[in-house]
Amino acid sequence: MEWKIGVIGTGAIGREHVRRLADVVQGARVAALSDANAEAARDVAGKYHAAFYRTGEEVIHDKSVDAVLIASPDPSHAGYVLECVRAGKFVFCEKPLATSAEECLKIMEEERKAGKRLVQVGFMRRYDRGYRELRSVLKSGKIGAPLMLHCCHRNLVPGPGHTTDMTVKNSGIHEIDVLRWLLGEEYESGQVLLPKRNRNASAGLMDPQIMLLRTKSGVCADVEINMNSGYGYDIQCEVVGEKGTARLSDPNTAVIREKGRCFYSLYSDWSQRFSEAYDVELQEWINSLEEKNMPSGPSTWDGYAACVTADSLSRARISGTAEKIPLGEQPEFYK
Ligand code: ISE
Repeated sequence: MEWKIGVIGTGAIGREHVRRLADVVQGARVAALSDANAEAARDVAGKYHAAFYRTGEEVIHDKSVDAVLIASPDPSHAGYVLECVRAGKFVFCEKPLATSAEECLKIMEEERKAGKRLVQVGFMRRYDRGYRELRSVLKSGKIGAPLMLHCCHRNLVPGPGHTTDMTVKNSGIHEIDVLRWLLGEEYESGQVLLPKRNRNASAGLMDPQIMLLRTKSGVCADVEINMNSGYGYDIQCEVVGEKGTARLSDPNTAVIREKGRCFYSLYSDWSQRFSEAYDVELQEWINSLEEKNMPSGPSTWDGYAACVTADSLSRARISGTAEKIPLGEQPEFYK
């Protein structure tokens, strides 16, 4: 069937997803959309022949909408997801699933009442070719058991309204998810270090930050989250194993030699760096709904695990010490 998708939020990522659903993804089309900026949403709706609504709730309850994609600001995610689950609709929610672990627990409760998995969380790195290769290398045992990871997440500039807490809860949350997915285990504790502040950061923003994570088996990851790199968007991940190392490669692009230099260009933002991953992510979401009548990607449990970790790291930033990451057992429903 052709899946009719309702999109809530047509800002930077929402607009990209609308284009993707319309032009790239097979088996789906955008049927309805809304945004707090009604004028912008009306333009996008006109361009893609979709119904325009003033509120997200109207998108969710439009009878022609089979599934919903949420790309509105982070604090609105949990409310819209709950509304979708209560309406029995499949929902793809951009990360983070919520701004606190408590909100995720409510979603889990409602989803269990619904009796089937309806929610997928937009952790798109799991669909990136480099991260997928890295995971197969780890699984193959070629480099032995992983011991340490050295990662960095550098943005050229922060997004609008970025706060100190969002460095972990909006940006670092990608690392939190992808590292537990790469290693296939949960975290034990986490800490946040605040290095010397970058004077180019906006007033009050503590930037950069370093997240230190320790898994239950003792693997340690250091992750630099830098919102004002000054030179480009740069994502790095190196795993050190007992017998070797594996790392993401630098951009897959041409290396240029000219005027006594040898160089390649870097990305300027995440929409370029992960463009292919987003395409694969949405296509696999639609395929899984079509073939299994269930999303196959990151679940509410994954969204919850990431939020529990992010909440602990927020506390750790304030306490200045390592904090326990109190994640319970994964419920059978999500296994
Ligand atoms: C942004 O919201 C994203 O999701 C990007 O992938 C991430 O790299 C960036 O740091 C976030 O602010």
